[in-house]
Amino acid sequence: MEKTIVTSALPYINATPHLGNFVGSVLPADIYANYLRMKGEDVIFICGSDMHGTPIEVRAIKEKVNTEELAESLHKKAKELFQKFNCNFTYYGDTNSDQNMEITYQIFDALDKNGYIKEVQKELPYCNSDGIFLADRFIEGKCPVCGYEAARGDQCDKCSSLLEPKMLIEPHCTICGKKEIVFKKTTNLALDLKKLQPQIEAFFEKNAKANWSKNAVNEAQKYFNEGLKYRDISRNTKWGFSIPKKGFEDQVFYVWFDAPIGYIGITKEWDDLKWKEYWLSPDTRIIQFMGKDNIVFHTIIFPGMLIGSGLGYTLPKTIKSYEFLNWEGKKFSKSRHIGMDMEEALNIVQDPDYWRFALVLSAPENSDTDFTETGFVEAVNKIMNGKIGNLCQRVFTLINANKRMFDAKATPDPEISSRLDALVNEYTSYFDKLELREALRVVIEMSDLGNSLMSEKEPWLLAKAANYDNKAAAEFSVIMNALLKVAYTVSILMYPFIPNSSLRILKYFGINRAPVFADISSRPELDPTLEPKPIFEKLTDAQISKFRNFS
Ligand code: B3M
Ligand code: ZN
Repeated sequence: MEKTIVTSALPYINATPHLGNFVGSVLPADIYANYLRMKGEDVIFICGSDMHGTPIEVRAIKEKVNTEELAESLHKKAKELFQKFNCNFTYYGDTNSDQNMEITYQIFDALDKNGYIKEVQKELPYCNSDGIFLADRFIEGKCPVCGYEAARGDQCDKCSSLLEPKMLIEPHCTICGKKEIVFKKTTNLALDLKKLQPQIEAFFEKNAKANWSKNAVNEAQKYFNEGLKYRDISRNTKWGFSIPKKGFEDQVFYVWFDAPIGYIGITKEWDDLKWKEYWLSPDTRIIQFMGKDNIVFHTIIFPGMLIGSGLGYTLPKTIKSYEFLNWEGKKFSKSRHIGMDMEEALNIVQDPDYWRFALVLSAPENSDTDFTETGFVEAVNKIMNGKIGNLCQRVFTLINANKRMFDAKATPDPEISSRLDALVNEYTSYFDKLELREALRVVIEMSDLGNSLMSEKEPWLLAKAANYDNKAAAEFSVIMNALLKVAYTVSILMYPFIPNSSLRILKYFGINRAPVFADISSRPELDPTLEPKPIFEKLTDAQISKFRNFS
């Protein structure tokens, strides 16, 4: 059987991921992996904490704590948080493991042997006040491309331009805030992407058009047109894997070198034997989920590293890259208190399904989108509770209250069955195109079908009439069987999105395990011993006002 690796961009652990991070990486990857499991595919879902990089080092310096211990504790916290959000990883590891170091060194050595690692002379910013080199995020200033005030030494968060520290206008040190910056000469290592361009472009031609999001295709194309350049892979800082090359031992790998290798390292950490079956097989399909600011690293640099190593690692096939989610029209920002992180979200509404559901409906699939109070309330109260929950509860209650006249063997109207089948097909075709938000819309449409059938046929009147009218009794059973099938199908298809709620509803059907696609074709049987209870709850005014406080 073809194997699939689903990956989500590895979250930095220096700050708690906010809902915007979650919606564009871990959440859709989790949903898609659940979907493939439901189809019975051989899939592993790999994610983990991105442990290295300068922000965590800066934080440790500022807090005067040991960087590794800080990273380790934040990693534990992040892992717990994703668990609380019901993310069903095959393995959630981290990039600072022995396994990842081993593979990072292996790939580096191979790249070096193959002539893709170059020494480059650099002048790097050095903070005279702190006495250290300032790589990447140690230094901030104005972006020379778009003018954004807080651009970092390696990238502008506003316009996504890749930057070098020297390009920043009026830079300052992010540790001490001072502008006592001088540029000192050092020799660093760089990856020769220029030499790799023809091979990376061939990889692009083979995969991009059919399997990548539009923004990924466009961005990669832009880089090819400009011509690929050297990319630094070493840093004059302390936190990270030290460089295994003579003369460079006091430098560490740039975080974006060992982070994508982390996908492999984490798989090895998961299973020291099986990882090879996935990463070294031409039959493996690798599907990567990420936000748009991660595109260049996944479409050009990481494939370039793997190709250049010549070690036979499977290359990513599908790139699903999201635009940004904004919070009430503004960019998420911790320092300016805009938007909510994942922990804050659970402190307001405990059940992660409420967030998962609302977030998917606002997912920035093709353009930036907005997460708003109105949108959240509508998603939870009107749609999840009002449409899906309501349908299931009404169906269960009606059947339960009329057990004696309900014939579970009556055949539903074939027209309704075929509409249901058509919606199931629509759902799978959206999923196969990785349009997850649209797939969820189909589930909602399915519940609409049930609800309108309910108000059109008024089965409660038939139930009343059934006491003296056999025809009404027969009709009641026909309709209720159709409605039961709709509710049953809805509860199966919502599993990838809101697994807890799906499992809770499936219990009414005597199913006490994760559903599989084959379940759809079997006849639902309602467990007569279970008392129907409301499936969801509406958001309370208190919850809504807490939400509002974040805007
Ligand atoms: N940690 C950036 C981010 O969290 C980075 C992703 C690494 S994926 C290999 O958006
Ligand atoms: Zn400083």
